[in-house]
Amino acid sequence: MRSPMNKPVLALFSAATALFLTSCGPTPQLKVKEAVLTLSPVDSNPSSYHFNVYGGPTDVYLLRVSSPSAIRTEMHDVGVDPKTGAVTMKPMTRVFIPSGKKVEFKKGGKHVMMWGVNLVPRRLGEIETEFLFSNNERILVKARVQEVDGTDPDEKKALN
Ligand SMILES: [Cu+2]
Repeated sequence: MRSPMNKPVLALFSAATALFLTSCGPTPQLKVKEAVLTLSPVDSNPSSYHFNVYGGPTDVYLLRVSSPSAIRTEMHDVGVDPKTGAVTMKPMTRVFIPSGKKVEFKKGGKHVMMWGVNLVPRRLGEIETEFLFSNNERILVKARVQEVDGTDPDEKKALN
């Protein structure tokens, strides 16, 4: 049997939703795009992972980027030592992703380093990665894998 309470609650909810949509335009979706993993020319050195994170309806933090095909990952930021002028990298435990804004992880800036990228993504030319956010959202991203010169991984070329 239907409770007579259901209808007003539902109506209130949809009115609130409609108000939200009309006042803010399309709701921004938290997403990750333009993801590319660049392999290090030296296999024992870490590969660098670049992408753009697009903020969703609320502010969140990116807490971790991981991959079943990598042994270890770290989020890094790049800075310049004011005394020596040397470029340094420092690990970040979280990165703020403002609602509706784009945060770039790009060459010369924020990036993710990946150690021990195994043969699977090297042969496929793509890697599965997972992004974990502070709102508990997990986003799975399949990224292109390339050599430093932008071509397919050597292991994939060898298969063709
Ligand atoms: Cu780094």
